[in-house]
Amino acid sequence: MSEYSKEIIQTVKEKNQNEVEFLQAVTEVMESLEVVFDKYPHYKTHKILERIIEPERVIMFRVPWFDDQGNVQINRGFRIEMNSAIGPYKGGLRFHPSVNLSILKFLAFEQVFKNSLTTLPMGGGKGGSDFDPKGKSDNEVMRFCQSFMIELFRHIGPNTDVPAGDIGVGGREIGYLFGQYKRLKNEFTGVLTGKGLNWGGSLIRPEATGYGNVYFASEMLATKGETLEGKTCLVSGSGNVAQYAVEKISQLGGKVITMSDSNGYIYDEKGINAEKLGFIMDLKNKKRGRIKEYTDKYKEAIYFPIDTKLNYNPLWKNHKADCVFPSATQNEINETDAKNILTNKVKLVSEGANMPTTIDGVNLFLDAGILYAPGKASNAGGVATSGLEMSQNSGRLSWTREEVDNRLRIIMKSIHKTCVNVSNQFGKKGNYVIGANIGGFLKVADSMIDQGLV
Ligand code: NDP
Ligand code: 2IT
Repeated sequence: MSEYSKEIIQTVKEKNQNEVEFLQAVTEVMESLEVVFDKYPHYKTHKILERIIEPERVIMFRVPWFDDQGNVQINRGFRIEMNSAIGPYKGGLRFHPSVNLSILKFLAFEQVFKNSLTTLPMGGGKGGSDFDPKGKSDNEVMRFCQSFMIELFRHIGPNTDVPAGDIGVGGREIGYLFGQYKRLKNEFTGVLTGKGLNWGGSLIRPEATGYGNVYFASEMLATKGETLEGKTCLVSGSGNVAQYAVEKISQLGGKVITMSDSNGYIYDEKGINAEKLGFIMDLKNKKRGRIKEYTDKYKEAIYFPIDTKLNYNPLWKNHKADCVFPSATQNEINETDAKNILTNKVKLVSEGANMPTTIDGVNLFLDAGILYAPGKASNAGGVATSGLEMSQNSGRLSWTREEVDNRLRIIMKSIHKTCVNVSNQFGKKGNYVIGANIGGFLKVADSMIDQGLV
């Protein structure tokens, strides 16, 4: 690593102590950008990197609410407004007990590059809370969302900052957040994306991240003259991103044999077909149940509970597959998992989640020369379709399913092309990490220079 990179990483460490995930995300990007700084030293003079790692604004606030027993509960709310060089801040909200500044800063940092890759005019942001929606009643979730928005509303707006969903934030939460925003501002605007279809949402937004990831994977396979037809696939997670990845893989002739949640995973040798996926969607989105219940209904499947004593996830070890779609959370594939995946002769890893692979794991995939797509490229279909929702809201239009899906496909193709072209240009053929990081960086960096010292 160059002296310059080492200095930057040291500064990030010193100024952001204990922010391990943020440091991980910056380190990975730094490694990719070294070739850019060698070739174009003016980015160094302008201190673009030093600026890009410093959020434009961090908002942190108290969220008090009453639970159903009338007890006072307090959570912490956040919004990281990371970079607005190419458009209003844009990115999801995560509600999960693990949420902290480090996790949201890594997500906001990744979002800047991802949004740039989509070709749409969106800056990067992320927010959320350590609130845990699991086990809460709808009324508790609503009271929490209303209290969260009472502070957040003054910081966001359709031309300023447009939040959306992420882990723990789906249609229900976006509804409560939108309702409260509208009441506070007396304004019906596209301030959030992922809205319900009846009140300004876009068709295909729920499907977009999972579908987009599979479109991206198909583009990667096409470079080898292959398709998903007949391929066996492992998917982790069973939330929004995982569900629609499974749907699209099946539509394209692939067979998905695993899905998971934070308690364990199911293995279904016969494959999770449309009917079985319908059961999972109902279980997860309506009943808010656990993936284990799949085996009560489908006796041919096996459930494996998480074993915290293991330093690897058996989902990635126990089953032969051609393609892997991690779609749960960060660092769900560690070095050992990556070794296991490679031992199983997997041809393709396409990330639905954000930063699901540790740096050691990523390096193993790159060294092995398999088709490996980092989340900031392959999962960009979600935010891209959020961008399409914003366009429809501003124009007071509703595009058809086909129109939005078509645009999503075109965007995923274009991101793939950018990754391929940029990696070739910098002499790293086939390295989608380099392609995505540099491809995302250049547009933001040049815009920052154009706009003066901001
Ligand atoms: P959901 O909340 O719908 O689903 C999350 C899934 O991941 C659940 O199955 C959940 O299990 C599991 N999970 C969450 N945290 C953990 C954990 N710490 N350990 C093990 N499993 C976990 O979220 P999404 O599907 O929206 O998000 C999944 C990933 O995709 C995230 O990394 C997110 O940042 C990323 N992403 C999402 C986009 C979107 O549009 N929604 C866009 C781009 C990326 P359980 O129910 O037990 O918690
Ligand atoms: O990580 C992500 O890209 C998202 N959670 C979606 C963000 C968005 O604004 O749609």
